[in-house]
Amino acid sequence: MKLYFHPVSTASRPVVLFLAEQKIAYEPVVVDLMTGAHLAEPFAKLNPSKMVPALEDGDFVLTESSAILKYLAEKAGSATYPTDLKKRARVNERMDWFNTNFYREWAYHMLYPQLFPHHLRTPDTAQSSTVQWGKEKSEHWLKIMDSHIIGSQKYVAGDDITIADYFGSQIMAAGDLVGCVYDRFPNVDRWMKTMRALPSWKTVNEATDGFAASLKGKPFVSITA
Ligand SMILES: N[C@@H](CCC(=O)N[C@@H](CS)C(=O)NCC(=O)O)C(=O)O
Repeated sequence: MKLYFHPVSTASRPVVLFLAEQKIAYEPVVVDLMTGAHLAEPFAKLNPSKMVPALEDGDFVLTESSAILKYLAEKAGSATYPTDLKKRARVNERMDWFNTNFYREWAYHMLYPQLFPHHLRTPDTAQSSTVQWGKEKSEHWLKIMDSHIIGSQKYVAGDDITIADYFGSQIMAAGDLVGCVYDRFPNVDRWMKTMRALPSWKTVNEATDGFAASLKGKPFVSITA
């Protein structure tokens, strides 16, 4: 089984973290987004959307981080994707919440336009209004995450860790790049500390942490205390 990924990719890290935590053997294949390897053959043929991650399991190719996590957890019979109908529905709901509500405004509006030249909006007024929109909407979602998605639970779908936690926490970790802190969202803060304490977290996030260190001190718009 091969996983095509990039170590700083937000969509790749949930899968890499899951595989590491569950001790599932696979062949890692780095697709260098920095040199455009994802835009060229052979990867572009494997995933015509030209994005990582992609999983190759024999002759079966699967893209989309959320679908990959579900496939891997189901294949491994992992308790992190419960078989109980309602528990599984809750995990799916949380993953969809992160993927379609939170990620869009968090990453594509607030974070990426500040971090990656190909996401920069022109003119300057479009850039600043996009980032400001992203910050305001992200704060709105963080409030809901704090009070409803996590609340008094240990994890996002209850008191047991699920693939929704691997997924959501790594999307959240992209905020480290612009120095986000979660003091105003104590349940989010507590959950992120729990996830950051996972045995494989540090290794999986090493490249992202290095990238964050190289950006430290830059005047980013972020989530502040
Ligand atoms: N919906 C996809 C998104 C994948 C995605 O956005 N991948 C990014 C890296 S985090 C990528 O490959 N970007 C390439 C580019 O922007 O050219 C998933 O969840 O797998």
